[in-house]
Amino acid sequence: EHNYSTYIYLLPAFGGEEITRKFLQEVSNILWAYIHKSNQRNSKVLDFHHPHQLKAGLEGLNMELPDQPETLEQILVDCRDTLKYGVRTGHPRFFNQLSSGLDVVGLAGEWLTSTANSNMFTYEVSPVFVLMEEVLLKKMQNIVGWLEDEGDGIFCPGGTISNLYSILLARYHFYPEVKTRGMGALPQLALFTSEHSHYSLKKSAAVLGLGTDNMVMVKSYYEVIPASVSQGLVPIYVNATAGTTVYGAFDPLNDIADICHRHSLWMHVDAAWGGGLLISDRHRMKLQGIERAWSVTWNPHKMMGVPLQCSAILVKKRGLLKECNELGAEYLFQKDKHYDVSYDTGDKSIQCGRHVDAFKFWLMWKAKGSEGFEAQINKCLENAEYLYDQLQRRTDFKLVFDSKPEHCTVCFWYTPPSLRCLPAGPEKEAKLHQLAPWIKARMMEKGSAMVGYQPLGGKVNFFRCVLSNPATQQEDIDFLLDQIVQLGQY
Ligand code: ABU
Repeated sequence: EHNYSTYIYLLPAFGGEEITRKFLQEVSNILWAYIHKSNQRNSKVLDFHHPHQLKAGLEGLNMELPDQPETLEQILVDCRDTLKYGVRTGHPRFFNQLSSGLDVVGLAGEWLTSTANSNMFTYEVSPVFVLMEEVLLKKMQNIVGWLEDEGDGIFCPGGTISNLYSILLARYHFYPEVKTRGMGALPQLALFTSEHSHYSLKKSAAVLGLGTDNMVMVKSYYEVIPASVSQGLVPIYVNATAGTTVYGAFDPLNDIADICHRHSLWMHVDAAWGGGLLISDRHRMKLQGIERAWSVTWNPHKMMGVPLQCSAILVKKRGLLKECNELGAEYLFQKDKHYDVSYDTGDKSIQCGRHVDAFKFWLMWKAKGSEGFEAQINKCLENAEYLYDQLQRRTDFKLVFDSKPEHCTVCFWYTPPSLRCLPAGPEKEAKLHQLAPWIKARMMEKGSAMVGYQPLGGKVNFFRCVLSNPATQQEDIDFLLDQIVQLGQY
């Protein structure tokens, strides 16, 4: 029906309106078909192929880049195939990652953002988006519980970078000379984080030249901080986690805030995963004390279902981000512009060009209101409790922790009949360790569901089921358990 030629007939080509409209309509049809399928339980979560199979183009998706233009029809086929062999993270049976779901308003926001193709560094190119970012950051700071005259922040590429910002700011706060004189001008610093915190804390210590050895992983902060002083180190920073990556556990923020206060340390809360719970009256007490933090990482692309990526670093001390990162490139941040240049927020960032991550989030907030987000988050936690209840009832599954989940991750082992009769010991442990990857591989080949697994702290491989996907219903949780049982027989 459509006889498309190549891209050269698309706008801005003269007379390209109609072909452009048709092309985009076709793209939107492809997206709609994908969204529709993603929401159907009888469709696969993924159509798995090994890298060599996809690379070889066996399934028709030719990844090589041509010298000659492809036809627009082929471009549409490429779009279809790309989605066909990808993973449907919005499928109700996708339990694999903390970020999941397919929010239609968020998607519209992301599409609009790309259409605007704007850059967040200056007000002159992103007037509306810059103001929306400000509104969102203020709202998040209010929810954290900071005072009216406190609070700053920026959206940045993911929780790792947000955490990196927190260390960068802590170091600058105590030693502003680091910006010009570098690490050589500083004493040997010590930073602290709990054992189950995200690996980005250690990575940031490496990236910032502090050294991974100086990011001390603690079980208890009480003894380790004074011990580090006696070793000649200068403690400056403590990270507390609100929602650990695997267990979804919450550090006692008030206790940690007391310690930080006593030792005059920067307190950061990595609430990348747990931040969303602040919106829920039912669950926000898990983050009690977060208002005492000097900085907070919060990823709306996790618990709030905003399309990737959407991550904020919130900073209590206003102006610090700018002071720490400002270099004042004159080609971009001219001081003599005809508007209030405090809205040229780009120099707060360690990036130059910055993607508009705020708009889709703002649009979702408009569409749902705080109440809609709260309901969505509460439902995800109810799903986690449902899974916990099911696992408790069954003898073929064993919870990693017997207590009710604090967040939307539930960790467990499956023990098939062949292992149940084995006595506890290394042989059984070794077999159990192999089981989760084996089941997952079969599940991926089948495409029926996706769930993660890992070993942790001496525990052999166990499943981590994430329930942040708003599409998931209790029947999907039942299905997952049945699948594990079915695929785990050998
Ligand atoms: N940034 C942590 C994400 C981890 C996960 O989705 O499993």
